[in-house]
Amino acid sequence: MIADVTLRDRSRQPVHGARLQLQAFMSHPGMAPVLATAEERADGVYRATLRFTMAGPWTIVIQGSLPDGRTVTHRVDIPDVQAGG
Ligand SMILES: [Cu+2]
Repeated sequence: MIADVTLRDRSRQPVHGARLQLQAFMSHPGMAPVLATAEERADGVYRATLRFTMAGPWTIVIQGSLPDGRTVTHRVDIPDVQAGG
């Protein structure tokens, strides 16, 4: 799955130069998390490729460090990842 993450500051301006890591996991035991690093592709838009290892519900946690040293964390639940996604 291609994941595009858009970062904007409080005045809605795109945030450049952030470092974003994505960590995807399922809630049941025995599943290794899937990790990806996002690359900035456009104005404040960061793209990562996640290779899910199983169909079903996944949670993605996005952790980022901004150029000014701040950090951001955002969680996204994907209720139904399709097989092979
Ligand atoms: Cu699983």
